[in-house]
Amino acid sequence: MAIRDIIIAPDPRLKQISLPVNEVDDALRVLMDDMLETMYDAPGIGLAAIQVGEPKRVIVMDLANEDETPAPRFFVNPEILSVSEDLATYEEGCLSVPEFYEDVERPAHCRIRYLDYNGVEQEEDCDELFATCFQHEMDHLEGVLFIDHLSKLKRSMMLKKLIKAKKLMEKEPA
Ligand code: GNR
Ligand code: NI
Repeated sequence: MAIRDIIIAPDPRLKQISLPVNEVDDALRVLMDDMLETMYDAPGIGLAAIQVGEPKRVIVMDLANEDETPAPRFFVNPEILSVSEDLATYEEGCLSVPEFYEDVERPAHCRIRYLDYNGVEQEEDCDELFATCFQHEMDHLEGVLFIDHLSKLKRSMMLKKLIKAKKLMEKEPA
């Protein structure tokens, strides 16, 4: 497995619409394993393939607490079949928008369909953090970031700070 670089906003690559995967094969499992390792290293609870520059409809996730055994999950060609009318608010963050956290309101429950690590179709209901994180990752597949759910003022302030931080990094790499 390998840790890959996570793309930081603003970056046109993060705005791409990711393409469906044809087959869950060993090459795709290498990507999924790398994504998981990259996510654990960051650390984060979810990661979409486009965040490591691969415009594929692939998501990895692990919602287990630090004191629990790891529970990695893989979603290929994920779909949201339906969402609830009731909404839930979570303070979201994103590995592509480092150090910013803001409340985002989304449907509290959703029913999802996807192919798992072995290419087997699965369907299930999500709620709580699972529902929020899944919708956050589905947004990435459409080129959308959580900051796109905020006011234009907040978003432009954050992007300005991210650009400034990137310029500093160019001058004196971490
Ligand atoms: O690590 C992450 N935490 C998180 C918290 C609340 C809602 C969504 C997330 S996903 C984020 C990792 C990430 O950027 N995934 O795309
Ligand atoms: Ni994200």
